[in-house]
Amino acid sequence: MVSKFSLDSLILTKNAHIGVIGLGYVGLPLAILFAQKGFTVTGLVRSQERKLEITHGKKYLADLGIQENLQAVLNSGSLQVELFTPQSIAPLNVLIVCVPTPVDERKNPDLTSIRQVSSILSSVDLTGKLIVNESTVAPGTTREYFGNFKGNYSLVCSPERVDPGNKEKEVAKIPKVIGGRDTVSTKFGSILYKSVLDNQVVTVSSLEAAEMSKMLENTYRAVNIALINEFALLADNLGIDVMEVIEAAKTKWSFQPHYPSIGVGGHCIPIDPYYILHLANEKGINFRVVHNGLKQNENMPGVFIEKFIKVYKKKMTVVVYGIAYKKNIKDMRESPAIAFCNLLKVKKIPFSVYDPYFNDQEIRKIGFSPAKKNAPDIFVVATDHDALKEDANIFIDTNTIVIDGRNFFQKKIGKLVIGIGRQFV
Ligand code: SAJ
Repeated sequence: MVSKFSLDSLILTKNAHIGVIGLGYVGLPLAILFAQKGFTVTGLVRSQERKLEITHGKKYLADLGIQENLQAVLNSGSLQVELFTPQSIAPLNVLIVCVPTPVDERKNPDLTSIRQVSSILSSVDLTGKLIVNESTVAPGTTREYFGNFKGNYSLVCSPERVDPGNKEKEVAKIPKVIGGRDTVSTKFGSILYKSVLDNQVVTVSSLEAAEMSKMLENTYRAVNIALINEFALLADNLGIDVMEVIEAAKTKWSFQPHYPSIGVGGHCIPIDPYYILHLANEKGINFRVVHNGLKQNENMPGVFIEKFIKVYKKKMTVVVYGIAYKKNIKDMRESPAIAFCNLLKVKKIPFSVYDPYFNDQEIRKIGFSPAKKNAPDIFVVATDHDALKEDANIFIDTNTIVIDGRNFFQKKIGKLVIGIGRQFV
């Protein structure tokens, strides 16, 4: 039986056995980081299939560019992957929960994975261990689902802050917020992350403050994107170039730029705010700004369909550039590009798709036709990959109408460019 006191020294001497529950976009980079820093790490997954994907798969989370690092820690044995069962918990000193927290089709929080983890953890005595919740949840959730287990254990919330595909912002360089249910828990959590992070650890006074900080940072981003989308719609109407306006506003110290677009995708920004919106509604607090902002963002693929319909004529050839939810990554979760394509399908408008990060087979697999590499009558920019700079030479000629869903182009190209809050005729 490990006493609480020994957890301190186990972490500081890197003898603590770390368990990471969930090896997805958040858990896998974190597990690799702890293993690289000298800890023994066990990745805990829900199925044998997932385990094999990670230990024998070549393309698992390929867009994260971590295959080499993953292989190295697997080969060295510092990272092992096991099924998450009650029996897998005993040897672990620290358990970090990194499971998905999506929303359902009615935009309500879906805590299925959290409940599954809670059920398994509730079956064993956790005395002397540290439980960390990194999954994004509304204030009060960590305490509700992880605060009542058997034994004398420590509990912290430290919301994940991964930016998929951004090499500059690797896990070790991102400041980490930590809130514990008591001072000893916060201390253990702080020692744990300081042992692997090059950057600062920010402690707050409670589990709920940590949960709320994550809600605030992502809801702030969603609402500010919605704000600039609204300004772009008015700029369109007034014939003002919204990108010029943003550049001017950036000269003010308190203005943080956001950019209008065909929509907001990913597993964070369009989803996390629904967790706090749902809680506010439960508490009878009217989050009208958050609600309207989320709806505004969800409306943007439709805004671009209207722009498209204004220039489209039967039999015109159409290429949509981009599947990914944001530039320079291979990740299509909640992608507005896919939302736009599906709206074209509903209108029975034939089109084909090209994305430099997805091959023809992958594009067919999601129900779209891969584009041939020549200039169509209408070219829609749905994802502003850097590769578009070169790809424009293939897909845009003097007769091509460009619907620029990302305001990628800074000057006229093709026959005309219709952006959002900007156009070049
Ligand atoms: N987007 C806009 N306009 C903007 C910024 C983004 O339309 O001004 C769109 C993007 O194209 C994308 C979506 O919003 O479809 C989300 O963009 P994002 O840059 O926020 O990308 P994410 O989802 O990878 O966000 C992650 C988040 N990290 C975590 O939740 C831990 C987010 O909090 C970060 O702010 C973001 O990375 C970042 O700053 O890079």
